[in-house]
Amino acid sequence: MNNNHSENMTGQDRDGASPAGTARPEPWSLSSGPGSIVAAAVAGIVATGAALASGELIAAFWSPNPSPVIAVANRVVDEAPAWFVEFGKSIFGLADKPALVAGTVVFSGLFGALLGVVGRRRMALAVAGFVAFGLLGLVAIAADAQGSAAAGIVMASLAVAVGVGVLWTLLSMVRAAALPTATGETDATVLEDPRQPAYSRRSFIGWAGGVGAASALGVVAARSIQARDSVNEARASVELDTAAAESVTSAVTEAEAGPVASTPGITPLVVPNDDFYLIDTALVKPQVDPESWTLTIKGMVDNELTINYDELLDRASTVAPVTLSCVSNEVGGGLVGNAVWQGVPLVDLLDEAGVQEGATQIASRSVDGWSCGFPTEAAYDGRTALVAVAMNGEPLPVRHGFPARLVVAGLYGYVSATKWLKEIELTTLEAFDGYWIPRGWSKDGPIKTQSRIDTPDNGERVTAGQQLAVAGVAWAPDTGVDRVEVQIDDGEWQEATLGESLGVDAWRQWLLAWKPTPGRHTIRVRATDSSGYTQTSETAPPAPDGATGWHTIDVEAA
Ligand SMILES: Nc1nc2c(c(=O)[nH]1)N[C@H]1C(S)=C(S)[C@@H](COP(=O)(O)O)O[C@H]1N2
Ligand SMILES: [Mo]
Repeated sequence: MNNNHSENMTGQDRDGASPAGTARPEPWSLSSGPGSIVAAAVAGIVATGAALASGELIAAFWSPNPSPVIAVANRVVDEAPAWFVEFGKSIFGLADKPALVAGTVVFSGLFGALLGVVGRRRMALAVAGFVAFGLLGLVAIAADAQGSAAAGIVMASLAVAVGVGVLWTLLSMVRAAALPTATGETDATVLEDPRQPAYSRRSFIGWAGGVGAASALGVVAARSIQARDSVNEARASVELDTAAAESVTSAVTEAEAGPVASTPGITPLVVPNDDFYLIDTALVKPQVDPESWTLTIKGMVDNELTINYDELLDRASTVAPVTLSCVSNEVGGGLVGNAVWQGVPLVDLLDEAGVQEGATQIASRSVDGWSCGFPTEAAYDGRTALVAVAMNGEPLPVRHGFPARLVVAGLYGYVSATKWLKEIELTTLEAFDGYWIPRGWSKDGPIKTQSRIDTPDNGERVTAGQQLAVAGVAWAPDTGVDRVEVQIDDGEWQEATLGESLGVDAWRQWLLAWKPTPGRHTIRVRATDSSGYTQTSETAPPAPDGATGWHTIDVEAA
């Protein structure tokens, strides 16, 4: 009989057994001891990976449903106590979300390994474990703002089926190899027994590796589908009212030609969309189809109002440069940016709905379930407050909130700047708290007047005796920056030259020429806004309502 041929037909091979059928001990045998436990754990991990990968693949084709992993990670973020979220941020910083996803995957893998080991002897228990795991995913998807129960059921069922199927297949290889024989022969002998479906270590590794590789490929494919921004096509065909933007665009062009704006190393007056800071809780950016999107204005209004995207675009829009800042921005940090926003004034929509007496808060929610709120007064005190559809002359980029978001000058993003806007609810300040409020951030979020040194860099070595440009940006949205001063070492505060103004909502670039003497120097900056307030030297961390203090850097001149 042609042994090799029959091996191929049956999926069996004889790795570990000598051609003559005499036993050769395997260092890591599947048959018993640590080898079989490791193999079972690997089987469990591979089975879990395949289950999760199948969920990723379905989710990629079933927009906007989150995958089981993303849905569970979302639930963790939403339900976790504030200290846990803070702990995550303190360790991983802005990478806290990828870390959370990674944590969910690692935890799943450990659980899967356990199920594999348990399943060696008690497959029913392992199946129960997979079902429990599937239920967790189902509940998380169904509870997700962008998930449906139907998708949860389909994804969870398929994932459980795939997981159990893979585990059963791999474990049967482990178990077959581990079958004890009456005479206590080694697995090599068992492998020789034609009555037993026997598998060797090599075939187990082949199958486990194959399924693992297929899962990895599946995840990569699913991720690249999701990263494609499926609404980009719809976004590209949007036609904006460009006439409204013309005067602002020419003002920007003129300002950018000024002497301060052209300082090397200074942040651009208007930050390009691709460079604009990005902050949100979305693990996968919502892909909102503008065809089916609507915005509802509800709550304490006379006439609830629902408009679609075309109706929003048809309304008279305003174009305004506004500096947006994240409350998490450290002094000198980069979570702030200035862009030219175009959108419908919020008050126009509010007036159409008819805001009722006593509605002290404007709450808003996104399609992915995020929320925030600010005092109704802020919308009516004359500041720029837009339901924005465009950013720097383009329809909002997907990651910045396409098809519509709120932009309210002078309020931190966490209380006002809802991306992927879905509804605005008029309520009272007492009746509702936005997403970040129970997580330890202040109910009120006015942007604090701040300034930043962009150039030179902290720690930079500069040339002594040569003119150096000290430059940066300063902002006090809705108030305006009046003065920026720079202090070198313990010298007098020197007034910097301000760049062109794009209005009170936009940041100002500033520049001070300085000839450093040899040695180490400290440079500080402070801004004074149009209300006469000068930035305090007192330092405060971002939480709960924004960092304070003077941005300070050191340079070495030689
Ligand atoms: N849907 C949604 N909108 C959101 C957030 C969010 O997590 N989800 N974060 C807010 C915060 S904290 C900030 S600072 C701004 C950031 O906007 P950007 O990413 O366009 O810079 O978006 C706001 N809008
Ligand atoms: Mo923020």
